[in-house]
Parts: sequence; C-alpha cells; structure tokens
Amino acid sequence: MQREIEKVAKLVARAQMVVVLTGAGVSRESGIPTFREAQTGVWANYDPERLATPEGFLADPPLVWRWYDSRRAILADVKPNPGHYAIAEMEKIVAKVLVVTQNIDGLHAKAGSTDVIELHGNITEFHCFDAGHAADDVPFGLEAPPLCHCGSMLRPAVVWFGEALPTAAIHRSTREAQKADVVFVVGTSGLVYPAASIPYIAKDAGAALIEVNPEDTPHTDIADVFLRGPSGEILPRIIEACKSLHSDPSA
Ligand code: BV8
Repeated sequence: MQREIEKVAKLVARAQMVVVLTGAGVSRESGIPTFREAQTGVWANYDPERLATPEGFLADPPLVWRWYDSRRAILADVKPNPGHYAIAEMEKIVAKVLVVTQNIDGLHAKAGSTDVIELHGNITEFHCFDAGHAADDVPFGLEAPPLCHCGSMLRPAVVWFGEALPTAAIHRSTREAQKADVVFVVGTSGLVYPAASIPYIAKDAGAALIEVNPEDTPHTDIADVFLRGPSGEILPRIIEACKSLHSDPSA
C-alpha cells in the first residue's frame, strides 16, 4: 500500500487542481453510520431510500421529521475525523482543491475545507415544503414538522430522491471535474446519480482517479489507484507522503 500511497502523493504534488468527491464513508470514523449501513435502533425497519423522498415525507410527515431529527441530534456531538482534516490540509499542497460532497453533515467545512459543494444539501438547514421559505432556529425533539409562516410544513434542506440537485451545485461540480488533474473518490458506494457521474466526467477529461474505500464500488474499475481501507487512515498517509516529497524531492 505504501508504494501506491507514494504514487498518489507524486500525482497530488504535481497537480494544480484536485476535486474530492466524498460520500457517507468519509464521516464513518466520526461515528456517523453510512447511508446504506443497516439503520440502527428504532430505524432498523425503515428503508432510508423510502424515507428520503417527498412521497415518504407526505405519507408520514412526523415519521420522516423524527428520522431527520434523530440524525441531526447525532451531529451535535460528532467532530471531523483525520480524513476530513487531511482533505482540508491538501489545500496547503495544491493550488486549488474543490470538495464535492454528498454528505449533509457539514463536517468538511468544520475541518477547514474552504471550497465545499454540498450536492445533497445540509441537514441543519430547513425550508418549507410548498414554497421553499428558509427557516432557522428549529428546535430538536419535535414530534412532527413545525409550520412555516406561510402555513406549509417545514422540511430539512436536503435533496431527496426524485428531487433535482441545486443547479449551480451540479453545474459547477461538473465544470470543475473537467478541469481536475486528480479526482479523489472517497467513501461512496457510487450508486447515487448524478453525483456518481462526477468521477467518470473527470476521468474522461484526463484526470487521474484515486479511490479510497474499504470495499470495491462501480468506480473501482476506472480507478488509476484504488486504496482499500478507511479514509481516516489512508488520507493522512497521503498528506504525510506529500510532505516527505516536499522535504526530499528525490524521494
Ligand atoms: C435526481 C440526502 C432528477 C438525503 C441523498 C440517473 C440519473 C439521474 C438520477 C437517477 C439516475 N438513476 C436513478 C436516479 C434517481 C436517483 C438515484 O440515483 N437513485 C439510486 C439509488 C439508483 N437520484 C436522484 O433521485 C437524485 N435526483 O436525479 O433528480 C430530477 C431532475 C430534474 C427534476 C426532478 C428530478 C437525487 C439524489 C440525492 C438523494 N439524497 N441524500 C439524506 O441523506 O437523507 S442521497 C444519499 O445517498 C446520501 O446523501 C448519501 O450521501 C448518498 C450516497 O450514498 P453514499 O454517500 O455513497 O453512502 P453509502 O452508505 O451508499 O456508501 C458508503 C460508502 O462508504 C461505502 O462504499 C462503504 O464501503 C464506504 N465506507 C464505509 N466506511 C468507510 C468507507 N469509506 C471510507 N472510509 C471508511 N471508514
């Protein structure tokens, strides 16, 4: 693995522009269950892909509200892990690092990444279902969605299945992916579109593709380097290898 890590470090050290696509796996070592891991506790019998839809919300607003409330409550105590910090530190090595995340936990910004696109929104923000009016200071522990001043139910400001991603977010992610020298794909099962198309777009435009995941995914076949393991361990090793390169370019 170390030889592969040093190969990646050389690619990063030479890069002008790196795009890092992340999924729930990058937050796993912060203690947040991944999206497709069996839901735990009271949520074990619910399919997240059914709850994370407008239909699921309208079918049972209190249930979906409580599901997001329980996930938001977990966030209150979690911190970025070494994987998030390594991605933030990459900004000291590469002129331009863009993080494109599917996660809604806000941990990349907390770790210090300065250019983050949240493709699927953010669980700590809210707007109303019918008109999109923003709402803040929404208390924890409510049994059902509170109402907006316009009378519509509030919902988390996340992108549900069947909903379009924010246009600016997906357009910018696609545009930057086409300019990247290196694209990292970290902690995503690569199943959800259009986010999962970003590595293909970058690769087709000439980027080197580096995947970090304990398991194979649909992206593994097109990866130039596949680093099998947890991102919280692997990403810091890449940053360390970049620093050694910097101090001893002959390495
Ligand atoms: C849309 C927010 C159209 C809510 C989420 C083709 C083209 C376009 C759309 C589609 C298409 N085919 C199908 C679709 C529809 C759908 C889709 O992709 N379905 C899939 C399931 C087939 N896409 C959509 O509906 C999207 N919208 O296309 O709209 C449109 C256009 C115009 C007008 C109207 C509509 C919207 C998709 C967004 C859905 N919202 N989240 C919430 O979170 O509650 S997506 C959800 O999945 C999560 O956000 C999650 O981030 C995302 C992806 O999952 P992952 O992050 O990859 O997580 P997962 O658990 O799957 O995997 C974790 C990985 O981590 C694993 O690989 C594991 O091995 C690894 N791991 C574990 N531990 C570690 C680790 N890695 C590193 N380190 C570790 N320690």
